[in-house]
Amino acid sequence: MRTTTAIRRTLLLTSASLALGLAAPMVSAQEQDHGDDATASYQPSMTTLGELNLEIPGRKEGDPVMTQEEYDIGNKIYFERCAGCHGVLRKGATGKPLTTDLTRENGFEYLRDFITYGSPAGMPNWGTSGDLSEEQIDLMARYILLEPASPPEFGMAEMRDSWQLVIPPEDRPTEKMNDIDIDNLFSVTLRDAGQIALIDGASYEIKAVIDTGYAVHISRISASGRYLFVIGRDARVNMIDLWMEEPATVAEIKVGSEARSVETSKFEGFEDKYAIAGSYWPPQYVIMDGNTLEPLKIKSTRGMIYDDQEYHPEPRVASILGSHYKPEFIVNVKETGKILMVDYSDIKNLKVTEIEAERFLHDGGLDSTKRYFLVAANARGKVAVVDTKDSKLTALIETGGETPHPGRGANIMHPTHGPVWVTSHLGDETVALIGTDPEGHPDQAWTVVQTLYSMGGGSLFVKSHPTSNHLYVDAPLNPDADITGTIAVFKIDELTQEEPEYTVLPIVEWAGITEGQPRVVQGEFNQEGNEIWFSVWNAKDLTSAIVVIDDKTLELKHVIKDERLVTPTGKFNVYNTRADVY
Ligand code: DHE
Repeated sequence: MRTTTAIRRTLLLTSASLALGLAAPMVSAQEQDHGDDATASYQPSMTTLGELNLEIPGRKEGDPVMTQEEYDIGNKIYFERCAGCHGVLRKGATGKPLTTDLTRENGFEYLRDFITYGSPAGMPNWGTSGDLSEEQIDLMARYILLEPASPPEFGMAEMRDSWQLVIPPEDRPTEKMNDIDIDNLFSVTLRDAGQIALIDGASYEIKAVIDTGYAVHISRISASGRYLFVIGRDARVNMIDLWMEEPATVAEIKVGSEARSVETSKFEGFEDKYAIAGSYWPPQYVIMDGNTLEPLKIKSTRGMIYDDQEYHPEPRVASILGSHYKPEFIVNVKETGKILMVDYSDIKNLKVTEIEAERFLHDGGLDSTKRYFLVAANARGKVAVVDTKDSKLTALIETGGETPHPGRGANIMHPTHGPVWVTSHLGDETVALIGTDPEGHPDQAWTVVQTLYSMGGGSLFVKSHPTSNHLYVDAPLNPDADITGTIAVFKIDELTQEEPEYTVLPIVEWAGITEGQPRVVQGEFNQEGNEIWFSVWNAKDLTSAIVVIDDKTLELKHVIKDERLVTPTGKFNVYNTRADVY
């Protein structure tokens, strides 16, 4: 462990994210300079769409020659590397459109050279970097001269077809059949294995490893703590019953082709009643029965962008959160910049309050009172605040850093500014502390009250706990292995200093892993709040680990290593996740 005075540095991130298999997007010459920073490199990779067999759309006169086989390869490359920025239908998302009226104006040779050499304005040099071969570039230049393929819709018929009620509610246990301390259980994403591991928070024993969707993404818990919901990038949702002797999937469904978010109803009287999942493709969300995953109501998110009121054909659903103040789901729609408060008290007569926020909403969490929801409009450098009591926008705050990425954020009691919510940034080393107490600290509410300087850019998650004096900041996407292998920790009672120092915890070193370039990602506290767990995320065929830190002393407490722990990333403590403690 060493203590460091913060150094202000901004680091480029492309190489780091490519190493992680995160897609670098194609960017047009007119695009703002974002090709080599975190905003560009941390874009969705629509990998599962790339696996679909889509036919070449009706040919137009002058279309380049392309076989179906070549078109399939083009789709795969496009969906994995380009669609995150330019949209599935190529109508633009954070990147510019690549529709045929534009690409045809430029022509084959221009496109081929552009893909090969990139541009100072931000287009990656796919050819000269060796990422794509000459043949692949030739193919991609022809591919984008053709009309885009439209992946299929996924409506009620497809959902019901995919729905499996493995164990109906009447055949499930009526009481807990195991001796697991469920509230202190961790659901751990085993990303590249398409599984989750359930790990006991006290003994560190792996209680079960359960198959889930492809490149599994997040876990959320029902309000009672009994059911665990897990979503894969292939939009497969698994519902796991933690009361069974050996916890297992009791229901599963596919809600689309590409998805990232799942959540459950938390409001009093609706505990365990509903689940909701949002998808990137098709752009929609579905409300399901919380006991069976039966799909009940599908709502499209296609519609007008909040500010210019132009139609967007594929606004993706990013984070979803269950309100504690009302029977509402808070659904964040990326491209239209709208926060939807979906009232689930009467889903036959569904009421949706549409809040104008900001484009490119991504991830967020609640303040310490659970009344306010703060979500990053990451590509706009802002955080939107919603009052979940009134279902209204409270504020839009510039964080001052590049590309805020809070995860669910961290709530701490600042020694001078009172309750604050924290986000770090992908694009630089800054950590923004936002006042969240309009009653007790009205002057500080909804403003950045302090900026901390952490180890470097490439941070994804911050974490603290109501009983902790520490704020933990990771940096898994930083290109420097010395930084990605460590965690910065600020002491909350020292935040009165002008430039607070942080302590560096050498997590990878403590894990005793010397092979590969593992990244330390996403801290998660145990229920008591006296330990924080970090994933040491290595390549699929190399050893990974989970490192447990004593929160009081910041010393190593335990290392969990097991051959079943393949690419561990997110960890979700049952109690903290269901009660929104972070
Ligand atoms: Fe995530 C949350 C989307 C890449 C780990 N991620 C989220 C959420 C969204 C999202 C919308 C919020 C869900 C919610 O709260 O309902 N993530 C995306 C992407 O689009 C992106 C950038 C690229 C992609 O193609 O998927 C992406 N995410 C990653 C990773 O590479 C990470 C680091 C490793 C992994 O497991 O894939 C990763 N994302 C996470 C984690 C959370 C998450 C651990 C939940 C954090 C929490 O504390 O709740």
